[in-house]
Amino acid sequence: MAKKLEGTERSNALASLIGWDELKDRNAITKNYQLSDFNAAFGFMSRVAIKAEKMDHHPEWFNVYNRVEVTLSTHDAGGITQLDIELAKFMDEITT
Ligand code: HBI
Repeated sequence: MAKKLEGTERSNALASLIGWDELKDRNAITKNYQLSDFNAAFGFMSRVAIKAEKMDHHPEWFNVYNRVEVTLSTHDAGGITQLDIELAKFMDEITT
């Protein structure tokens, strides 16, 4: 199982992400993506879904039209792990 990131390892990993915020009430990170329209948002979600299945690591998300609000956390580990960092970076790569 992926190891929960703590201390400097955790802060360094979070510092390597752009535009992601920590949630106040749980050990998780969040980012709001705004795509051009629903087609782009759904395309983004489809690509992430394929990656998530390959990783066996899945996002929590909420979509309205062109907006996708994403939360990442590793439930099995009870916090943020390298899997969340990897998935966050993948999402950023395919949107920039
Ligand atoms: N996705 N975000 C997230 N966190 C998990 O702990 C997780 C997951 N997807 C699948 C998964 N764990 C499996 O290991 C089992 O819990 C089914």
